[in-house]
Amino acid sequence: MLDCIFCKIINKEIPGDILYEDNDMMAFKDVNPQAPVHFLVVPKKHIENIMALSEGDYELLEKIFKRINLLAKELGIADNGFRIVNNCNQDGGQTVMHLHFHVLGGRFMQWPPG
Ligand code: D5M
Repeated sequence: MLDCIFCKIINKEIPGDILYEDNDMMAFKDVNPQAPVHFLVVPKKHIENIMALSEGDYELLEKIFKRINLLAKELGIADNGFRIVNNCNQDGGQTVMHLHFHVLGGRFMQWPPG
């Protein structure tokens, strides 16, 4: 998608601090980290958000969550715990309209979120 910042990172048109990449997804550090460990996992396919998923897209979510499990171990946040966040649309606080899962760890997470 032409004007999507995450598509530009995926297509290597702009740099990203990439932690993992395969044919289906990319994980890169959030440019505005909210925790000592804060990265985003995104499908390479441009999907706006969770509400825009088609039937055939759901297997992507399985792959993404398996990868989050592995990355959490690799980055040393698995034992103490971490938070996965998906912001959907306006009231969810979504600012980048390309489906992404925040993974935040390395500190205690407050609840409720703001
Ligand atoms: O979160 C969108 C997130 O995307 C927000 O935490 C900043 C991050 N972001 C924006 N641009 C970049 C680039 N270029 N690299 C890395 N991270 C980026 P949302 O859930 O939509 O509010």
